[in-house]
Amino acid sequence: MSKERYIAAKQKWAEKQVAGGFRPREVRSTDRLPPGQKLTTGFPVLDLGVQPDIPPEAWALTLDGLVESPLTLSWKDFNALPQVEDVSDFHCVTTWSKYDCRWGGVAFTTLYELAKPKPEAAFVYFTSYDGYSTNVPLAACLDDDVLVATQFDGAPIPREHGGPARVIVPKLYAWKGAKFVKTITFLAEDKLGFWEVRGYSNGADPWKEERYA
Ligand SMILES: Nc1nc2c(c(=O)[nH]1)N[C@H]1C(S)=C(S)[C@@H](COP(=O)(O)O)O[C@H]1N2
Ligand SMILES: [Mo]
Repeated sequence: MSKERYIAAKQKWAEKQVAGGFRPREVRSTDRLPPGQKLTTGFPVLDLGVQPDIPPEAWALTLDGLVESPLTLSWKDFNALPQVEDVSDFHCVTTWSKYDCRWGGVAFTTLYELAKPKPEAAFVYFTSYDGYSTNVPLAACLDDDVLVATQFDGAPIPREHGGPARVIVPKLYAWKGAKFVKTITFLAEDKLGFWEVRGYSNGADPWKEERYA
């Protein structure tokens, strides 16, 4: 099941990266704004009141849990991985949405390949440098728009938006994307993250308005 999703996503990533870079998104239906959301052209900042200052040489990303090959990637290692770009819409549960966010970084599928999750891995738990955490089903992480981004609009992600690196899961409300990401843990059982234990819905599908549990 995961394997098929993974292969399909890899193929779609490859198609999107043709000609070695950014391709404008396809025009989508007028039905682009999920229910209860308002379009913003700005980019609000949401955090826990802390924006950790992580110099790239001090940054590392650890992949652990139920994997064949646990590993820690330095900033240099991470940037040496194949890089992708993708454009997606961003939906915050506090009712703002931002269209056409152009993210660059490493596809989740690439990290999956490196860590080699065991068959029993079905959930992913993200931990961040500011103490934040969030959880996403592995199948959802294998979509072809999920990445660990280091770039926004062709420039390094500013600290307030989660630099050096943040997770982007466009099909879910934005709290499911960990800014300042530090560790990606593969689990057999779901484990609720920071907001999920504080009443946010675990599903977090903006089209179903899964805001609060
Ligand atoms: N590490 C960390 N990641 C986080 C958060 C946070 O407080 N800390 N807030 C989440 C929430 S609620 C949202 S809406 C988005 C906001 O991203 P932005 O500040 O770039 O708009 O990041 C998510 N990821
Ligand atoms: Mo949010």
